[in-house]
Amino acid sequence: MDIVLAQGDITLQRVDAIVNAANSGLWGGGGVDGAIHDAAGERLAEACAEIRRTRGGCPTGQAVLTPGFNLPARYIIHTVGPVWHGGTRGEPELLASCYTRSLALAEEHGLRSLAFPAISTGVYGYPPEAACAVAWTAVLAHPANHVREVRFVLFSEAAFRIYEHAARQRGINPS
Ligand code: AR6
Repeated sequence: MDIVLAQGDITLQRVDAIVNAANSGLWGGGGVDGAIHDAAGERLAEACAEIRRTRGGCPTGQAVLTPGFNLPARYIIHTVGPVWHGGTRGEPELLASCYTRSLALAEEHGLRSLAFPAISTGVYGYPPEAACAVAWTAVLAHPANHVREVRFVLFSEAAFRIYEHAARQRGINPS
């Protein structure tokens, strides 16, 4: 499995699925969630409403799939990161679960490429370095089957540098 680092807007990524840092009501808030809802179009809000109706939304650490609608990506995997409370309320395990559950969902649907944002590091306040370590560990532990490429898409140059540094620390030369 290749791990690729990219800087920019995840909504522009041509991959089988992009991952959304959503809220448990799938309400389409700000940050990357807002950008994804804007780019995917109104049918995404309808799909999210359907998931609320049938499944009550998406608990923290879990993931659900919708079509990508107007996005270049075929699907969106919505996962709900933990709100940072200092790290003592299971935040690392819940964040790891976001990556693991998203990858599992991608495998279930036979997807080959997946792009992740830095889940929980915006509004939810997770420290970026700690979140990056969780993301790398979870992705590297994934026993890939269909998934051939995981892209970390970082919005800022600072975030990109954190992921690059983490790669080097792990002896990885990401493409
Ligand atoms: N592409 C890639 N990354 C982005 C983009 C983009 N277009 N826009 C922002 N980011 P956040 P959270 C980065 O706040 O912390 C929403 O309201 C951003 O710089 O989007 O998990 C939801 O509805 C940051 O590094 O997500 C939830 O209520 C990262 O994405 C809540 O925010 C995550 O920041 C979720 O908070």
